[in-house]
Amino acid sequence: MRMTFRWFGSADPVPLRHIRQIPGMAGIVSALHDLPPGEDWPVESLLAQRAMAEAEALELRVIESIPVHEDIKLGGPRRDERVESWIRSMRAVAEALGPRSSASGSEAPVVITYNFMPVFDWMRSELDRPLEDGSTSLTYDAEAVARMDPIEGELALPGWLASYSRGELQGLLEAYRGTPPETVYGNLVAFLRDVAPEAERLGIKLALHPDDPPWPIFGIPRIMTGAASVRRLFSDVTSPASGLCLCAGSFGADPANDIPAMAREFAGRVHFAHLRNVKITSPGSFSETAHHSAAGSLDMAAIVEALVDTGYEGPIRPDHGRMIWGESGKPGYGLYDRALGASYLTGLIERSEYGRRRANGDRAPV
Ligand code: DNO
Repeated sequence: MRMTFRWFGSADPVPLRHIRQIPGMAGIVSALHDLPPGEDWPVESLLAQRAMAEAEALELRVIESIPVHEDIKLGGPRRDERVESWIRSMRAVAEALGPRSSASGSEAPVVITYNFMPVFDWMRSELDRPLEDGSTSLTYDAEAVARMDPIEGELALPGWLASYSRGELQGLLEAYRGTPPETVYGNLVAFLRDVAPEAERLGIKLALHPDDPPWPIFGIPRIMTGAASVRRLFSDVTSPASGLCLCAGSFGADPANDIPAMAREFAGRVHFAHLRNVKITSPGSFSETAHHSAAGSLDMAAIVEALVDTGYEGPIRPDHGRMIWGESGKPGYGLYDRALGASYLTGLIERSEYGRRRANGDRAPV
């Protein structure tokens, strides 16, 4: 597994040189955050980002995300040209981030994470809910969300790659409220059938991020919510290039989702893993917590062990962190708590790998 860290480009208050100092850190995960969905990604901008990362001895081989235009999710009239543009951006990613020469063909594959969540990406009701220890974290309170007005409210969370004007939002919400989830799912399958063959040809791994939270919000459909939806998608689109971003915190907000079991069942098609903990506070409500198992509802050791057991070698990253030690910055994306999360995960990986070696009869001196 390769430890990575999300970085929002030169506007990110967390400098690359600090990311580099996190023990075991191999690379960053980034995107061209200034471009709106539907715009072709220029190779030069990606090359510049790669150069910035490499100047700090960090690799850039994971993109999160090339946004999927709403026309594609809705199956709108301009759907085909939007898909073509997405494919052009994917080619630019392959050209800029792929191996520099055939001699370096052993480098890890380039991964592109994306999501198919209508209108809103991940959703929370509060960005700085104080926890008992004085830190603050992102929370989702079902009652607060039920009171929120997605049109009047100032909805734009850090990490969202698109936010819409009031008029656009109104139109999109109406369109999705009249679209059955099956249609959105069919549009996802059609999208993947168009892009996966080209991803395969380019050697790119696509990692679909689940819906966060994994249930419908504001009366609009959400379709990637648990093992059943992933299983169905993988049988409808069998290309090995089309895989999953196993986001523990997103799936984990629904206690019906057994994340270690999913890591085992979908082994080989997990192309990226976001590993964070979440504490379910009441049905349909949760708080993000520190990464370790005791802080939340997920068994992080079991999740990491499942990835190690199934031979997962792709990228992982700590996910949202709390704000601690007086840090301010992008909620969920400060340096300190994510760095603690990365170190904790590194420890879990080391322990699982050690356990496996022992189980395989490797009694070499330790
Ligand atoms: C939240 C992130 C998501 C993720 C996208 C992937 O912090 O996990 O915004 O990047 O859904 O497309």
